[in-house]
Amino acid sequence: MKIDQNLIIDSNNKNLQTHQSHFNFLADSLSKKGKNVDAIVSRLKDFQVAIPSWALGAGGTRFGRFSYYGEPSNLEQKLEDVGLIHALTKTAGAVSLHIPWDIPTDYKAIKELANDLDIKFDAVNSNTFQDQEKAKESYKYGSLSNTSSAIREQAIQHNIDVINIGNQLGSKSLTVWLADGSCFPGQNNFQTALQNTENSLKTIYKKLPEDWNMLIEYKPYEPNFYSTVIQDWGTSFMLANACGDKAYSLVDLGHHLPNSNIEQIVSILMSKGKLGGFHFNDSKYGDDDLTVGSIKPYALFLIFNELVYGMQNNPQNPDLAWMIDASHNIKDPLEDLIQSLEAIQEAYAKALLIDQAELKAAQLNNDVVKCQEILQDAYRTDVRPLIEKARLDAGGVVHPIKTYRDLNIRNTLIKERGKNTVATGL
Ligand code: LRH
Ligand code: MN
Repeated sequence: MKIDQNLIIDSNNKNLQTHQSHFNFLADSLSKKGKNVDAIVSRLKDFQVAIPSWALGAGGTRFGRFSYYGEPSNLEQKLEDVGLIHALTKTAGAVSLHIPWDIPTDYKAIKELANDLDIKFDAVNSNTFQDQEKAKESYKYGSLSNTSSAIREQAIQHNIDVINIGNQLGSKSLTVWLADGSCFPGQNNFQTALQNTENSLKTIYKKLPEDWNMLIEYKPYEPNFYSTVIQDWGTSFMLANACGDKAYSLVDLGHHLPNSNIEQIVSILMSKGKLGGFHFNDSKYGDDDLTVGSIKPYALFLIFNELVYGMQNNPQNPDLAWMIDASHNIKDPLEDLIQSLEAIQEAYAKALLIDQAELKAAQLNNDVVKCQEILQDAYRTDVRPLIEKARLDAGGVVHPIKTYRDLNIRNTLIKERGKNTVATGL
């Protein structure tokens, strides 16, 4: 399914007048505050977030999974769904594949389809947290950290295979997340597990093409519930340093213990030039993989404040990989992803309103109240007209969710694909 551009234009014509008056009002008040509205709108227009290929169907938990029907049943249909989101939002111009869930059968065709949909291939993800049917070795007790060299070899080879798949698609980075760890005290020798992991990552790192990055994702627990080898940012940072200049830490917002100060972690990693990218989502308790900004929107804003500061002051840090990592247990996956994109753009736009120099001056002056006034003036600004303008300028729609529903896209997908298709992924 592709959305006819005329339907996009029709949908916008209904909302253009309201948008225009909101935009003019906001642009006028922001210009009076010395904000460069055009610059902010073009930053938002250029801002592209990768959609996780494993989150285009209904997610689920061990307690159940409720399909949303019309799910994509192959990689082509997954790219079409990313294409639908991108046609409406113009900020989803990339997809992050997960191997082996999304191994292309026809690389030429897949690249042509992606090109036609104006979608790039962002980081490719390896998977050594599940056993594959014909696999010789099991990852039950770990992969890159496993006490068995044969099992570590198999996991290393898988990551090298993932690099080769990504290389054929034009991807430029490998994301490594390890479930490796233990469920009970005494089960693992922590030092052996860490050293095995470091040696294994170094072996994979040597196979990275010159212009590739390795993104090392950390997580405190699940599926192991006593220890995880790469449990926190410090361990990921240490391993990235041990590997080399092309290795970085990946921050998944859901991979932090309650009340962690993620914005501080982001600032530390950027100051050391070791922040590689994000898996955006939100959570109330654990790795809930909920819609971005649905639980802690202010925390997301504070993270983007550190990102904007870092992008202005840390040339040592590379361009970041912006990716969503969510799972949709009760929402339409496409609507959920559209809402996540909106929340990410909103946090970024609000952070771009912060005068970093003014904030730095108030900080140096220990004017604590003024610091908060500067942050919250930006946070309390309704920036949606700026995001709408960025979408319109890029050929998208003013209100993606409304248009998605007005065009009856889910039912059209169900007609095309039926009710029994199940998307690979989580
Ligand atoms: C682990 C994780 C990781 C992916 C998986 C789908 O919780 O965040 O990024 O490999 O989800
Ligand atoms: Mn993740």
